[in-house]
Amino acid sequence: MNRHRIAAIPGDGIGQEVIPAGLRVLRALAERTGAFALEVEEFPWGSDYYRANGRMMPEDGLETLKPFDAIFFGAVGDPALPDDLTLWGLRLKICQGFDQYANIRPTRVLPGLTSPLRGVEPGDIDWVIVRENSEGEYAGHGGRAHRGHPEEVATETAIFTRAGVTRIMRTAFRIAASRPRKLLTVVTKSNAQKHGMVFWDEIAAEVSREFPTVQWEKELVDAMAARLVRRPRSIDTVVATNLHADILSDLAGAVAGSLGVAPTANLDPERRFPSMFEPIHGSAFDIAGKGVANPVATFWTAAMMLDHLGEAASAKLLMEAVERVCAAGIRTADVGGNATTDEVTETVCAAIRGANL
Ligand code: GGG
Repeated sequence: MNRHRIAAIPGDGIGQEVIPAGLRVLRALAERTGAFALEVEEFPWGSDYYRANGRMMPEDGLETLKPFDAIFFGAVGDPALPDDLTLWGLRLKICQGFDQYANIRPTRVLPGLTSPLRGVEPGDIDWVIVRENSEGEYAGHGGRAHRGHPEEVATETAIFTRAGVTRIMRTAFRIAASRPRKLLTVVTKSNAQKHGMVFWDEIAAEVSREFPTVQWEKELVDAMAARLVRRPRSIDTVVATNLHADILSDLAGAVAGSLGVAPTANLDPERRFPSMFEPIHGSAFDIAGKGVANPVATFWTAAMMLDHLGEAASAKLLMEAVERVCAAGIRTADVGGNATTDEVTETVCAAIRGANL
């Protein structure tokens, strides 16, 4: 039996509800299949930790996380604290500290869910958005001067390195090549951003020569936003910068029915460091503590984590259980149901226990 060490960081808001739910289904799965065992250690890092300790995670937090096989993360963000402080103090510290440069964001309309797009049924959409996750607009490069004076100035410089763009492009082409349609859309804003984004297009053309089976095309990010809504079936794999892909993948989650069903993996494809798995949604303080958060994004995230850990059969079983439960109408309010987080979780656990192996 394979043993996997998991660092669980529920973080803020509904992260504290969906991560325990995710761990429950993972434990039910481990028990049912007997294929793997999880050794989970939980870390209480986040905004409450900040209030008590003056930082979002301990100074040696990355050293603490390094020996783990994966990180299972909830959400970060607290209405009482500046968003840049909480994001940079925890999520970005881990993503950038562990060079998790590939952020993989799949989108499907799950059975039983309804897309807000007219005529789009489950099965019509199957996208993977690849988000560059280490630089670009999130490089943290910039500053403020003349604070408090009329001439006050702020700069925020996007950084695109040849190494950074080439490696994310290779990841995206590799994913596109592994999928039936072998279609990749490279998203930029290279008409207006004539340095960094033209550089992206040039590197895409270079890397494409390594993947002759992949059909690729360029699209501007504004046109891509419209295309996600107007021609969703024309899309398969998408690669975009840190900021562009962040925005497009929120739109993708909405198109799939709710951000509450959108998963993501922050991967270090070279496996030098643990990769981190989290639902796309944030801390959602408006519903935190009410027991109504949708745990499906976290379950799908858990399936991505199992895949990464080499447990593909268990990942498939988990997704089948999740899809059966969604199809049966056991859904939270964000996707048109009235079930609680606990009810959805328990029903998925029951589906796992009853699954034919
Ligand atoms: N689980 C995802 C999460 O907590 N996201 C918080 C957030 O504000 N993310 C913005 C970003 O990473 O770009």
